[in-house]
Amino acid sequence: MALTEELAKKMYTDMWRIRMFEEEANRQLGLGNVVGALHLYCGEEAVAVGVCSNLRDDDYIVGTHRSHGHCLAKGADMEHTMAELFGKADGTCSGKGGSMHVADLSLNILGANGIVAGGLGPGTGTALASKIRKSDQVSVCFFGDGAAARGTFHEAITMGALWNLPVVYVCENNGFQQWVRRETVAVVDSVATMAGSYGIPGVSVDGQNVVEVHEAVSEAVDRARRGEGPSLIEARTYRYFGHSPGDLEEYRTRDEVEDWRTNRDPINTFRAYMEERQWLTEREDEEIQEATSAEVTKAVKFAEDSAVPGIEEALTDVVDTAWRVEA
Ligand SMILES: Cc1ncc(C[n+]2csc(CCOP(=O)(O)OP(=O)(O)O)c2C)c(N)n1
Repeated sequence: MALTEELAKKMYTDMWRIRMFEEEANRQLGLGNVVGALHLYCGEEAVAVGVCSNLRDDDYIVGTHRSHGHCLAKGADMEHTMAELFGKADGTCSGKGGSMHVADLSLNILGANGIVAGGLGPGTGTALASKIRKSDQVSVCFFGDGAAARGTFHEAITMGALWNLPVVYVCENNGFQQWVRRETVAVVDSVATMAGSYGIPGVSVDGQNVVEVHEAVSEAVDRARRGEGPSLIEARTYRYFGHSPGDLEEYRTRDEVEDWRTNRDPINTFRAYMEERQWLTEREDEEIQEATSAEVTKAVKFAEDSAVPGIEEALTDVVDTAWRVEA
């Protein structure tokens, strides 16, 4: 999809929406309002936005355990997403999914996944469904570089490639797998090179540069929609927060994090790109940030005001459980 001024403004806004949502979610976790674990996406915004800016509403995405950004970039509503993190009845999954299973089926956001590489199978499955239905929908599977070490990755990509499915595999290589650096547990530096084993195109892009991500994914999505099969895109990125709450971050220095924040921040990089083209004035930038900040405040208020799900809801929408209880 061509990068117009209008689309760029939306993408810039979406990057801020993710950044501010995540920072606020972290604050709310500290206040005890977020239930369960929280894996934050700050620093990686250009990947979700660069990918989803190429997708139609009816295209599918599957996420990872770090997926709020994917959902917001695909169009999920901030209020209901925040309510989901709070475990409230108005959450996108009625409060039953939480951060690690946030989803919105009305937007074909099939969900985050607490199991590393767990989304690759269902994501490839939706691509198979689209092919059978001849619907020309595309599926995107987001996964981390840690997921590329799991068998599910091999199985899913083999199936996608063998059956020529309309799927784009997007590896968010942030250089870490929980509390270890990639180079200490992986033999191959670039996940993109693994594409050759499956006979599909593989490309590695700067995941801090939303334009690079957008362009690479645009080509992969077009290819998939034309019926020419899957692609693997590796976006080299970095996460600013620890893996999850309680991470002592002994595997990296503060200087390293500061260096990425200062010199390779995806929002700053994109702002410079837009200013160069005169696509963004200082005033517009301020307005975008003010409006986004207000949207986040509203989302928190919505989540706070939403009810805790009633006990009678415990077994609704839970496949099998009711059957087990009756049996
Ligand atoms: C099957 C499985 N093994 C281990 C874990 C524990 N775990 C959660 S996240 C994670 C690291 C994942 O790294 P990566 O896929 O690179 O994603 P990132 O956290 O860097 O975004 C691990 C090992 C898990 N959730 N599922």
